[in-house]
Amino acid sequence: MAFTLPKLPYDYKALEPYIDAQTMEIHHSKHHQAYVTNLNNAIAGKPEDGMSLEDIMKNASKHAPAVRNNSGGIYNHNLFWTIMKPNGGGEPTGKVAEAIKGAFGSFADFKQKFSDAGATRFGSGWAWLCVSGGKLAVCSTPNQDNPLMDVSDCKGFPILGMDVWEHAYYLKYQNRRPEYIANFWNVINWDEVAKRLDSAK
Ligand code: MN3
Repeated sequence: MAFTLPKLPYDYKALEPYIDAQTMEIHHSKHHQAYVTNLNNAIAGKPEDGMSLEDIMKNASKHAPAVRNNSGGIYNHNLFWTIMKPNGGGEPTGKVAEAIKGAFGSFADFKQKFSDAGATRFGSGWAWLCVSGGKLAVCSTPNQDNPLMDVSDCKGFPILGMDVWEHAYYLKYQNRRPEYIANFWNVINWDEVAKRLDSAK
C-alpha cells in the first residue's frame, strides 16, 4: 500500500512559457518523488502504514515531522499538477465564478488577494483557495502544510493551490516570485477547480 508518484497529465514542456520544462521535470521527478519515497520510508511498519493521506494529515500534529511534511508534500503536489493545464487561465465560469463573487466581490479582488497570499508567504509554502464553513476563503500555509491539517491556521478543503517554494520557479524567475505568480494565472485549470468545489459539498 505504498504511495506512488502520479504521472503528470501533460508533458513537462506543456506549461511553457509560463512554467519551463526543466522546472517541471525536476519538480515532479525529483521533489515530488522525494516526498513519496520519504513518506513511505517514514511510515513503513508504523500505524500510519495503509492510512490515506487525508487521514494522516488530519492528525498531523500527532505524527513525526517527516510524516507531516511528506504527506503534505504528496497531497499538495498531487493537487498542484491537476489544477494546472496548458492553455488554461482566463476567468472561471459557472459555480466557481459565482462562489468567488460571493466571497470576494469580484474576480479581480480574489486574484489580488490570492496573489498577495503567495507573495507575502515568508520562505517556503503555499497559497490556497479553500472551502471553509461553506464559503470560499484565501490563505497561505508554511512548508508543506495545507488546510486539511489540524496544525493549519486556516482550515478547509483546498480547491486551488499555488506552490511558492523557490523550487517551483527559481530556474526561470530567480528571485522574481511576483512574476511567477502573475504567470500562474495563465495555467489554471478552472474545470478541475470546479470539480473540487463540487466534491467539497
Ligand atoms: Mn513544490
